[in-house]
Amino acid sequence: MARAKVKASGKGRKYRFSFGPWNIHEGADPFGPPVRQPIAFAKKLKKYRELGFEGIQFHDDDAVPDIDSKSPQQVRKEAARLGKLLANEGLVPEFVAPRLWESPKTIDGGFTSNNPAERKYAFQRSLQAVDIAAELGSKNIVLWLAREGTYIRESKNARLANGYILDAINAMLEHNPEIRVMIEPKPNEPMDHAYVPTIGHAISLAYLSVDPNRVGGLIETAHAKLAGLDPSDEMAFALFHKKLWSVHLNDQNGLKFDEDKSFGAANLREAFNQVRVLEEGGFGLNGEFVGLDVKVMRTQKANNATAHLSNSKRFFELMVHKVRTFNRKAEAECIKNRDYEALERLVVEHLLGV
Ligand code: GLO
Ligand code: MG
Repeated sequence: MARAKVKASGKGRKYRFSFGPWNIHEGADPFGPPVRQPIAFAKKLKKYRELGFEGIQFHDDDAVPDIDSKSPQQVRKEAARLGKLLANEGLVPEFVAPRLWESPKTIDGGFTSNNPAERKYAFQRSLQAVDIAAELGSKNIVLWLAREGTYIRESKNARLANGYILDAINAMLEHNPEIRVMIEPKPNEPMDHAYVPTIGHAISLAYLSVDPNRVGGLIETAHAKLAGLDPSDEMAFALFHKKLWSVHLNDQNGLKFDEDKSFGAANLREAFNQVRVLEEGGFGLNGEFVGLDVKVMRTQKANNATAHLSNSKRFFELMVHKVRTFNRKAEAECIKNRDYEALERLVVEHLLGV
């Protein structure tokens, strides 16, 4: 099949791409076991360059496995060793996310658990994630607030819960004057209702923090769609506030479980609009990564279980090309005449390549 030649960089802009090691996955889902052999972390690291990626997104325990069994000194030492390895390989640690949803101590949530001892654990583990980020050489913490929410409304005090989350963010900011916290909002899954479900909620917390300039957001396409929102509008809102510091591009086919499909695979026009907003809003010009959070299909054979990553990157680049070659003059004319039917045709024909 002929492939259009598309460069990652266009006029003046070179995008850098990242993903997390969990995006190379063995295929287990809630209904069935793994279908592919696990790939060792060191082998995954090699894949980054091969696939054209420079940035690595980390959970704290991706960087330091079995984190809870190690002393703070040991954790720092291992993180520093990994930081050196990454630098030698020309890889950049984009962020560290404390994985607060797998421990037996976070069954009822981390920061918002009803048990003060468990809240303390979440707090300390997040501060440790800040230390890990510093040792790795990253200034970014991502907070996906997985279990900060409820299965039944009456089980927690939502007003207090928001305060607990803010306290944790403030503690991280105070722990290290360089660190930035990016909130990754998601409205549900695993919880029925999660706290901080949209970027608007995240940014309002940012402004209340002890250093609003160091609290921003990471927007995931699928999460915005699960909230019934348009991902490009969510991104535009964060860009307007100068708080879009990363993205998790992927796709989602309607309101169901979080699918993490390849970027652009379900809805081309939404993908076009996300790239349009990112380009127009200068995303990437301050070193932000185009991050992916994508899952390969469970049906995929082991010999090509990274195709979702290269596909998503390619679809993004093709969309950049589409955005850059869109007929701006014709667009302006349609808008001037308030002829949005003509604009619709212009967009759809452009996407269809006619
Ligand atoms: C799940 C989230 C998850 C986070 C990752 C980084 O729905 O998207 O994949 O992005 O754990 O914190
Ligand atoms: Mg994500």
